[in-house]
Amino acid sequence: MPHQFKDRIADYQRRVDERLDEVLPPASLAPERLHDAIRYAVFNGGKRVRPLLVYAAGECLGVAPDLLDAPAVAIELIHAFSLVHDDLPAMDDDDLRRGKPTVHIRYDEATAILAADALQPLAFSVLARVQRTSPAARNSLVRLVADACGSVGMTGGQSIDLAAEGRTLTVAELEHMYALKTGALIHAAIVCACLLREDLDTASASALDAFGRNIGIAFQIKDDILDIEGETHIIGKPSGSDAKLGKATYPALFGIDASRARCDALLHSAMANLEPFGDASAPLEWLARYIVERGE
Ligand code: GRG
Repeated sequence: MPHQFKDRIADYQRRVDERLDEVLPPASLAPERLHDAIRYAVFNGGKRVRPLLVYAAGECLGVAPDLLDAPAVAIELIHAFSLVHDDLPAMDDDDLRRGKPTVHIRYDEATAILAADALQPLAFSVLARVQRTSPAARNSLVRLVADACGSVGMTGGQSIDLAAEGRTLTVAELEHMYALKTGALIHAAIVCACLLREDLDTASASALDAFGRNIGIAFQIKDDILDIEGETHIIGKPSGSDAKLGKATYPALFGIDASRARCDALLHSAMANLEPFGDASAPLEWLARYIVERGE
């Protein structure tokens, strides 16, 4: 096994892609167009950051990758589902995602809605099949992911985001929206390993909980910065789309310098959260830096 986490990334990405391929119905199965759209939504070039966080948290806590496959897959399925919905005409109305036509453009709006509808329950079906763990841990995993994607998580955050278009928010209001819309699923990716290490002490669980919250908000602020500064061929969508929609974002409300400073401060806090783990947290440290420094 390569010594440095960055040299294990391609293996983990391949690993999660193989597991995703196993759980997704083949495109040859009826209804073929729906299954084709579902596969397109999942296999159109995502970075797999959330599964990488699941495996990195597992490395930190000594949880074996085969126990983490199901949560890694489930969280990526939820993520894919959220992107399909996010791009719909009723939401952000985007034509391009990961440099390719969005699902409703490539297929049609009804197929995109149905593809997303099918991805969400599949995620919970995968979690329900987690093997070699206690029923209590399995229930906790299901609840963690359900809460992260419901009205007190991603869906709630998206609702606040849509309502905030053209409005001014305070820093606290904006960060609350980010914690729900983007942070909840990133946080859940990290906490999965904690739930599977059933003898984990409270201090370690709290430290990873705080790490997940810090890095989740940083992820969205960096996404905002990239929306302004990133080039289309790198970010996979037209730059400046947030401004066009009048989105309430960190750079729009507080400026690019304040956004960078906040991202750095969150990274700093996230690194401090990892201190008790010593060398074991090197993979999470690497990913935290990647989240804040990507595209630079
Ligand atoms: C999914 C429960 C549920 C409801 C839908 C549409 C919606 C509610 C929520 C949208 C949440 C959303 C799209 C947040 C943005 C998160 C974000 C920054 C996504 C980009 O993530 P990357 O960079 O993407 O990891 P890749 O393409 O690499 O996978």
